[in-house]
Amino acid sequence: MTPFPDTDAPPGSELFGPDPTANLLPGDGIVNYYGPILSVKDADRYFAALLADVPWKSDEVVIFGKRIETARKVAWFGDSAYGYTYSGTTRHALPWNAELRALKQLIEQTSGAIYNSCLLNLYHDGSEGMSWHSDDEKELARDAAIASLSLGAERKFSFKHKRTSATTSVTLEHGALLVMRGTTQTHWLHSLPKSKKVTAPRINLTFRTITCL
Ligand SMILES: O=C(O)CCC(=O)C(=O)O
Repeated sequence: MTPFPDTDAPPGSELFGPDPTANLLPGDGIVNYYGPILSVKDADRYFAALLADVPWKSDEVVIFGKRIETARKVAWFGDSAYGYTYSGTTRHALPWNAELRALKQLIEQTSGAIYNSCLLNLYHDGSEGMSWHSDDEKELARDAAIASLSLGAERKFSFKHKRTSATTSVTLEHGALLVMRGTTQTHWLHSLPKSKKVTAPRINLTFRTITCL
């Protein structure tokens, strides 16, 4: 499938969007929220294509020493078959498909950073989320930007400071980009809270940089 061209009103053409240069955090890291960077039509089409084409698999997490398969599905793509270990399991990256290659290019241009891999998460509805964590695995380049693209249902995304427990949240819209930069992973946890109000699915893509090659 070929990447989707811009087919309708350019995103950001609304009068007042979020300011992507503003920092959502009070300090100890930088989080920029760009709002939608895709038109609704393109975001819908990327959502449908990724839902159909990606080889989604359950994730594994360890809770109180027990290995549990998640209802949330994941997939991992990259420039090479990088190994990435978390919760005691090593995953190997799949080669980019056409949609992901196009999204990677757009996100690199928009965020001003380069990425070599992408973790995808599929949440079927608000009963699935992600608990507090940092993206600080040893395979990830320290302090490198992590770019998160949201497709599908709007979800709340929260940050909690590791020392002060200060929190802040943002609503991630369909087609929206959020970028975590600098020391964010060192000082802040993030989570995608579960919500009974969310009945529709969502796909999240986090573009990252793997270093230990
Ligand atoms: O789905 C999201 O927006 C959060 C994903 C996330 O926290 C992660 O991939 O580390």
